[in-house]
Amino acid sequence: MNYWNPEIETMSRDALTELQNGRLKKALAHAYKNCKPYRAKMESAGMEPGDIKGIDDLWKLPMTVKNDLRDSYPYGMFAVPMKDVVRIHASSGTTGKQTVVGYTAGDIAIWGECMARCLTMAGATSEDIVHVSYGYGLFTGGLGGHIGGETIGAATIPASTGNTKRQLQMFTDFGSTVLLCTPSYAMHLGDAVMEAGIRDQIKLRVGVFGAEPWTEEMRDEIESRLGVRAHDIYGLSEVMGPGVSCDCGERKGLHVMEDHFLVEIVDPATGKPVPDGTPGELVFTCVTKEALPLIRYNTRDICTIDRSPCACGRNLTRMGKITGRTDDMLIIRGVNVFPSQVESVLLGTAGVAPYYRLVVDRVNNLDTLEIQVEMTEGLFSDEERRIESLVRRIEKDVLSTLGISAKVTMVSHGTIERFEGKAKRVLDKR
Ligand code: DLL
Repeated sequence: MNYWNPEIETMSRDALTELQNGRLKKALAHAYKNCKPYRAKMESAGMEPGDIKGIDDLWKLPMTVKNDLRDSYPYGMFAVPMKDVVRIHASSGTTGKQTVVGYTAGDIAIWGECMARCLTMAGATSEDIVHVSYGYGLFTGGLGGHIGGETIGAATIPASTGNTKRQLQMFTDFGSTVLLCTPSYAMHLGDAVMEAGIRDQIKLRVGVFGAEPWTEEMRDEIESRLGVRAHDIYGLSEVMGPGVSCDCGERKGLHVMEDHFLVEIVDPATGKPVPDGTPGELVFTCVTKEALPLIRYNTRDICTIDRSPCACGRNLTRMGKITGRTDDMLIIRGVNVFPSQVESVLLGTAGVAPYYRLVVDRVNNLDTLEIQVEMTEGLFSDEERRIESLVRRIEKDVLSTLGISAKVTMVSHGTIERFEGKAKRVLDKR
């Protein structure tokens, strides 16, 4: 059986609970002592760390949300001095400001351990050539995948995203055997491989794909195009990055690294835990994190959990595929996008009215984003040069705010639908 850490991965539920209880108490004491926003939250709930005796009391703690991180931008929730922080990553916030996360050397080591478990679960070994085509940068995919490849001792290629032709050349020349990227990029690479007629020249055998929702149908498509066995990997920057969970050979849910991340599912309306198997919002508590403690973080991702043992021998709880979100976050080419970010760009631009529509589509297996923007009343479509420069400016601002390119289309004043209730600003055709 392919375990990276058999002791933890097959630990009995009782032993795991004991480990979690001890770690939770320590994590709460650390957050309370060293992180003001947590102390304030607990005090206003009339609680202190001693009130929590173990994981059965978890539900009593106040939840944390993305806006808590935004409100303490950039480092207000860090619980260690900056001299102990060795890495910073960031992901999209709900407005212009990013969500900033930090890691100590210990946090990075745990990330390596979790990623090593995931890659091993998917069937990778030190014999493999691990090709990482997640973006390297503030996004956690690239460096997260990378540390996993290196930890298992595989030859790890920091290919990053883009330049598909060069990716194919690396497949054939470097002999990549394990591919890490978003499922949509895997589809695109698969198409490119078929088109180039090089399927028999590539040695890919395992794929570890995540960072965005994907279906079982897409899994089949990717497998047939690239000749890999495709695994689903989940994670988020706030909790760590990729490696929070991954599916094993059984592929009946993603095993959560529960010795580090406690998992709950709550009812979106009440915030109360729901019985196992019932869909709800996924909530994590990190019990070993040093730089950025995270207590009951509501991811807004919707899924179910299954605590029954798996045929692979692991006792780690499994989460189902993510079926949606309870907020309006979109994932476009693996990048998190909030409509409010686009709105803040538009509101800062003279000549456009505050009416817009985002049209998200998938063309040749790659996500596209079109932003339809209404011109102000005074601006007429015959002022071609002015409109052209407005479009360029918005495209540039959107690229720098969102980190992805979008096509901006100016439409006449009054043509975008007005709403009396909740505005529907997104048309997702994928
Ligand atoms: O997407 C980390 C990651 C990188 C995971 C590479 C897997 C592979 P963020 O940019 O912070 O982090 O986005 C986190 O992406 O809350 C989900 O909504 C979504 N997401 C991540 N993995 C999956 C997945 C990375 N396997 C947000 N299936 C999360 C569905 C996923 N959605």
